[in-house]
Amino acid sequence: MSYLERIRTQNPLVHNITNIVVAPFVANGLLALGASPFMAYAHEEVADVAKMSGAVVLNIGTLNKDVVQSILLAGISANAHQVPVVLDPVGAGATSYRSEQVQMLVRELRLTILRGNVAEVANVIGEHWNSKGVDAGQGEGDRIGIAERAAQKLNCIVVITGREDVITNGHLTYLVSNGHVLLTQVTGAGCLLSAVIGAFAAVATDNKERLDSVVEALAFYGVAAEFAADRTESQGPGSFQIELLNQLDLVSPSVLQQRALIRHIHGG
Ligand code: ATP
Ligand code: TZP
Ligand code: MG
Ligand code: MG
Repeated sequence: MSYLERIRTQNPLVHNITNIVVAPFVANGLLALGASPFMAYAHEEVADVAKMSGAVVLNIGTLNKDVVQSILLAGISANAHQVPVVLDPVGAGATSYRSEQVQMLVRELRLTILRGNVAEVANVIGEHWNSKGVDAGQGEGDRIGIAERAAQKLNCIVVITGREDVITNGHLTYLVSNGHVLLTQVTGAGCLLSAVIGAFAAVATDNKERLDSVVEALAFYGVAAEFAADRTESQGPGSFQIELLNQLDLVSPSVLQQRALIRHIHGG
């Protein structure tokens, strides 16, 4: 059975502490996929919510002192109860405050998956890549090397997204080339992807399955975007955004298998 089928059968609960720009989009995207979103921020409840969830997705997009504390408490609880933790370090490197808070989080928490653009992931491991706010910015460099070094340093799965996505646990590395450039015109496309990765990780039962589930998540999201772009051709990013939600519901395991563009490049 594919991980996509498992999600649609098991309907995993996904705890999100995300940013104010994208929260409804992320919740709707998870629902369309077949997961069950729970957005909860209060310091008094995040440990309980994390404990009962299939995955916890932490996103610093519009961080402040309060949100960082919520993220920390949720992450500590998830770690204590073997719940997978996804971190989306939105804008890491763009300001020293973001970089410092992300450094604190990777020190205090055991991440299962780190998902960001190349500038964000490079910043998390103290390497440099020019960024522009929450976007990766221009630059040529070794995206695969950065992902593998980050995975080894943090001892977790690392996903660097862009035209081609890199997924690695530091030993096994995959490239996924599904997707569509219109994803870059929708704010929150990356944040929703991180939550979708959380749903896939929630239905994996061990480390090997977890890496496979993340690779499948990337192909699934990219295929959904390809169909959404086909269906809304000659319209704009607004129609594409709505159709992406439809396709997260409509893409079937068999269509995913036919359309997935996955290359295993290192390890194994
Ligand atoms: P950024 O802020 O740099 O845009 P992000 O957090 O929005 O980063 P992306 O790197 O844009 O995240 O990744 C989100 C999704 O968009 C991924 O599925 C990725 O494969 C896809 N994607 C990004 N850029 C392209 C592109 N040029 N062509 C096709 N798909 C893309
Ligand atoms: N500003 C702060 S968070 C955010 C913006 C525009 C959303 C970023 O979302 P994504 O998924 O990285 O495009
Ligand atoms: Mg993007
Ligand atoms: Mg992002």
